Amino acid sequence: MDQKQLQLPDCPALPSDLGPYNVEVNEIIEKKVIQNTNLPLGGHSEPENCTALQKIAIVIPFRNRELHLKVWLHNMHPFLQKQQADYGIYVVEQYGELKFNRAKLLNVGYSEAVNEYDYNCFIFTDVDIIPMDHRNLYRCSQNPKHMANSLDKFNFRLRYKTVFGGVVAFSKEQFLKVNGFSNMFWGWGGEDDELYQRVITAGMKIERQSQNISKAKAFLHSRDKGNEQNPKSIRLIKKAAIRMHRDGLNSLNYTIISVTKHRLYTKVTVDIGLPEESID
Ligand code: UDH
Ligand code: MN
Repeated sequence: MDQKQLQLPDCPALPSDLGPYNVEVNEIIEKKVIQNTNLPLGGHSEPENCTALQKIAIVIPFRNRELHLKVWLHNMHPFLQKQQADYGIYVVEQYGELKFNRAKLLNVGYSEAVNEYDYNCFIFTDVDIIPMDHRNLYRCSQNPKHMANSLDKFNFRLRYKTVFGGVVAFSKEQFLKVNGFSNMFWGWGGEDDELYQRVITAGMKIERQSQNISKAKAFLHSRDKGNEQNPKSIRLIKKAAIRMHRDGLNSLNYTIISVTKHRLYTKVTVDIGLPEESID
């Protein structure tokens, strides 16, 4: 424990003065530099006047979405600071041209973050989703939390009851209990539904905040090259329960290409290898 933690009182569970705000999405952002003095290298920040109750790693799967990332960072640093979060931002970039594997990148982000700092909460978020209300707490809860439950692009409704994509929050304990994500989802879709199955199999349930509070912007975009729909996902989801203890954090292997400390984030570029031969 350092000097500062000894002296400062705990931050309140719910900071005061939270409510709706306007997400900045205009083109100007591209040229704007975030004026933020409370940011040492790596995109790590903590409240000045109190000790945060959680240490939060925010993990973003990434490849070739520079503009979305700029807009996300521009909005999310002030957002997280308003919530008095102690947080670090990890952008995990898939190296190479192979099929995108969102879930494996998120496992890599967890592993790298946990080795770097004493994080006890992990928020896995797409680069193109930005909350519209400061009451949408980027925090962990008693159960894994689904946070992208009120997106503007779906008219602020859930597409189906068990949807678990976009933004989710897991305490370290909860994430270890499900052995992280599956590493076997190459291409778009299904890895989030599979994670939902893991949560249920592990005897947990998911939480959501009210849809009024969790309103968020999700940018419209076309499908990325290299992230075509995964034809194997339905078969994989069906066997989630039997695979979960051998496919995930405990079977994760990867090669770090680089770890770069930018001012607003830590970028981890990683070679995640080739798809496995068999699917289960
Ligand atoms: N991602 C990248 N690069 C890629 C692919 C995905 O960074 O090439 C990341 C990024 O963080 C993204 C997330 O993975 O937010 C999820 O991928 P997505 O945004 O493509 O997923 P979404 O469900 O896509 O939003 C729907 C496909 C678009 C179909 C459009 C038809 N109208
Ligand atoms: Mn998207």
